[in-house]
Amino acid sequence: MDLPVIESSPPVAAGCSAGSCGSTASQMDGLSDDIRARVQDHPCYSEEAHHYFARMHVAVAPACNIQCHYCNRKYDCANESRPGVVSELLMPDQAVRKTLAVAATIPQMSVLGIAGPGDPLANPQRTFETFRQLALQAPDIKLCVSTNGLVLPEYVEELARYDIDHVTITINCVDPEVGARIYPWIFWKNRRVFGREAAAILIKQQQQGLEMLTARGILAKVNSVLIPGVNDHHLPEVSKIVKAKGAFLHNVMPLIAEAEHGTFYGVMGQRSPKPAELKALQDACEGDMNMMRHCRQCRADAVGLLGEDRGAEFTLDKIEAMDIDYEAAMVVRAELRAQIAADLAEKRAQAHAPAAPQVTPQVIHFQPHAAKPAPAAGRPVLMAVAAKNGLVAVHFGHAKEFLVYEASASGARLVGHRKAESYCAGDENCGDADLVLARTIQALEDCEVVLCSRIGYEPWGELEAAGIQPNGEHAMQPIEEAVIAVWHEMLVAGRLTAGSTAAKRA
Ligand code: CLF
Ligand code: SF4
Repeated sequence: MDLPVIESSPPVAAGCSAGSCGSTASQMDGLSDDIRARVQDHPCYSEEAHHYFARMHVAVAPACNIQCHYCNRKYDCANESRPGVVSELLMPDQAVRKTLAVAATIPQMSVLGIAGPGDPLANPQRTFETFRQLALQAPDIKLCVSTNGLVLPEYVEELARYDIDHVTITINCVDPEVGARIYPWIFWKNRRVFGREAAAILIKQQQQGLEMLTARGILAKVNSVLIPGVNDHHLPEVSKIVKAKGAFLHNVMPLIAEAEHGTFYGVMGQRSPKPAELKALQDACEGDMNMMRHCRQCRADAVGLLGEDRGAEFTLDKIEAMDIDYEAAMVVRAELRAQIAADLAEKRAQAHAPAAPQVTPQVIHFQPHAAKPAPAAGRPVLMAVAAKNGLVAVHFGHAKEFLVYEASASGARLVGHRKAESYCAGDENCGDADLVLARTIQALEDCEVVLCSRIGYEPWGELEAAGIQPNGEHAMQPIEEAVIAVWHEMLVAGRLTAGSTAAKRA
């Protein structure tokens, strides 16, 4: 049975199909049955799940008890969101009604998170009232929270009471000297504490909170913001320490710092990391620690699949006009979940079937359903994919996001994503096309190949001139199959020999 296609509107690159990510199988393979069951429908905790399941956030938490140099409260919490004002702050009753409306409309919505725009645990009444009502009214929705950790230890028991099984702590450092360059102050025991002392308290609370979550059996994910020159060399140590204390997943995200956001870092000209720097750091942290590579730095009021935002469909006035039959929706939701679980189990079983015949560089027998290619010499290659629903399905000029895969002799694995602007708007915006195309090419500068369903003559030439090979030969193929096929084509053409750097500029 084919997996259901998740409707996304507006069209976005919505991820890839089951088993299409090389890292997916390995991430899920190493898990106990218990953990697998707990993450299999959480789009952030499982890369596999993010192809099928959606999340939503409700913005019920306006205040914060610390100040991060990358945050301006006018914007969403940078811990868990991309900059952009929250459209509507909600009271708990409104948040519950919105959640029920989304769950009835998008049956794939499996997780409700509270992630801002301030800190959920600095707004405990609003946060826990929302969780309390949802635990009663929508027991099939997983509840999730993201916090800076300052007051986490005092709320671990309450989180457990509402069966909140997934908690994210943003931990940017374990050294107060580093922390003093990230956090100017915290609000602690009715007074403002500054500098190194503030960072030391925050770090202690975060570490204690993590240990308590682990002891309580709650799955903890750690988010870290990569700030070049501040904590870049420090994050591998952070990763080791949080793993030792029981963190299940580490998500290193790039700093977003723009002067127009009015943040300290933005105004002071602190630069954001380049994609290659982010990948190098994620690779450095990856050992036996699970690294999250599919985070989209969501808004604090995001709705839908990761990478898409359907929030505009669920404004308070629109929800008021909706007729919500949640009991009926729960039946549909349960059926869909069972279908997805069965199909994923079948695909995993196929992936573990006996290996396909050996593939040699001389004779390529492409195996459409092989999880991994046979070992062969050849260096890894980064490829950007304009994708939708797991397929190479988007016209280059319409892509708003590219998934980035690393192809090698060991297979294809998702290593990140790049935002883009659709340069081919088909209207008066075409006057900006050259600028938008240049920005897209810059975003993909470390990739050697771009796979898309179609591409025009002009962008083809511009990409080639920039050392990026466009490829429209694999339209509508599953992503990983296409990526592996292109890698083999490059191997056969002698473009992957040791010392070759392909057509890339330095
Ligand atoms: Fe939201 Fe965070 Fe829960 Fe996910 S987001 S509270 S764990 S349901 Fe996910 Fe968004 Fe990345 Fe956060 S993609 S920013 S990691
Ligand atoms: Fe902003 Fe979140 Fe930091 Fe608070 S914890 S200052 S809301 S980024």
